[in-house]
Amino acid sequence: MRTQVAIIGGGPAGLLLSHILHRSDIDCVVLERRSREYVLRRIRAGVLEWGSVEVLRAAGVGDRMDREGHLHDGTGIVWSGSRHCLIDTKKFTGKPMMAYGQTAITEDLYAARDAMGGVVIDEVDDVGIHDIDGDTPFVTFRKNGDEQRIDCDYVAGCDGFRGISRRTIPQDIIRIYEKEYPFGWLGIMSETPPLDEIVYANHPRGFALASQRNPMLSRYYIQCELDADLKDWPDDRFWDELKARFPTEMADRIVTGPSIEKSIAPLRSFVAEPMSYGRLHLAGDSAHIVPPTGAKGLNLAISDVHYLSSALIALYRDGDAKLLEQYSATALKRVWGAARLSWYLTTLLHRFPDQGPFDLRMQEDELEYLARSESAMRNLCEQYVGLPF
Ligand code: RFL
Ligand code: PHB
Repeated sequence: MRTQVAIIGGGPAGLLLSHILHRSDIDCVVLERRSREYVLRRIRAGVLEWGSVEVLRAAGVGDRMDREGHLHDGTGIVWSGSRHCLIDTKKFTGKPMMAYGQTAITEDLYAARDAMGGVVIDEVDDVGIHDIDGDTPFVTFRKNGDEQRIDCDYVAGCDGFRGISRRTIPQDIIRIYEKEYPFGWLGIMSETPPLDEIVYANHPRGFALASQRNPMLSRYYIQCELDADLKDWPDDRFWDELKARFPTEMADRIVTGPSIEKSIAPLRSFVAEPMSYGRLHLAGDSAHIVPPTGAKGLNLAISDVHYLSSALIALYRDGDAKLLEQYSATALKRVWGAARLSWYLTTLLHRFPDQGPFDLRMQEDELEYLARSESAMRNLCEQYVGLPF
């Protein structure tokens, strides 16, 4: 097989990249390790920045999002029992946020790929990237036991944090910046009406988050121990713990019901530099992970794809290689901004095992400052809404 761009990974980054490139007549093939059903069952992100909304619309995959997504002014924060403030991106930046699930975006992208006859080969094993530092790279993989090869001009590594693309970059070139947090998030999905607003809670028992997917689908998270086990968290225990972390008035409005999904995710910050090596370019979680506080992971995957697709289009259409040469540096500027915001909000909103009374006062005073000072809140909103592309 021969293609112009071989894309490893059929998550949101890989699917969106292939769709944008194909719409500009650039030939590409997506190789995905899992089955399509598995990819579509994964439940992850829920909040989109305005820049992401515009990228999805421009790629022709915004119709359902515009019909079914829920626009909101920003995200609330509650602490000390009754204190409350709103990260009001609408007021301070003029841009709202959009609640629309990653699962729905992935469905929309698969549907758009199918409608255009895009090539997505799923259930592939042993993907290998070769000769990436030369002019004639190729990718090998096995499908149904048969070894296959794709010759290409470029490889896009969109295979997430545990993928193989990043590991293809030599050890003496790649630099890794990493921080692990001493807790995880236990999340559930339930077919119950959500609260009107998306709210983060800072509470002595730990962080909690109320979010949503649609009028009959709620998403909630609580901070949990790193070694928490799902079997110790039956639904009743989850609901009791969740409600204990919100002010009574809010807890009373939470409608409980059976969970339809429950999972635990550890929290980590991770950035790999550079994001390009030879003819390999990384995009999304393959190059960086942020803790979900701040809702930046999927949005970064979308902004990477925006930069990478623009660069490849400039190269193939105009013969201009400048944007592609600058891709890693351009994308990393935005990545570090989001990494800093996610680290800041994680530090502000969670309980850490080694926190003393002084650290708790610092958190509380920072929250009071955000509630009191328009300039502090404007500053936070500017980052929460996403840096400009
Ligand atoms: P993905 O989604 O991990 O997709 C990578 C794909 O590559 C495949 N793959 C391979 N394919 C071929 N060969 C190999 N060797 C391969 N290895 C892996 C995988 O099967 C998979 O299909 O990465 P991508 O596309 O970069 O997308 C990134 C996002 O998924 C991620 O950043 C977000 O989900 C993060 N995130 C959030 N982001 C937001 O912007 N807003 C949010 O509200 C938000 N909430 C969240 C989140 C992530 C969470 N978890 C579970 C970590 C909430 C949670 C709980
Ligand atoms: C979600 O709805 O899954 C969600 C919302 C906000 C976050 C993280 C996740 O910061």
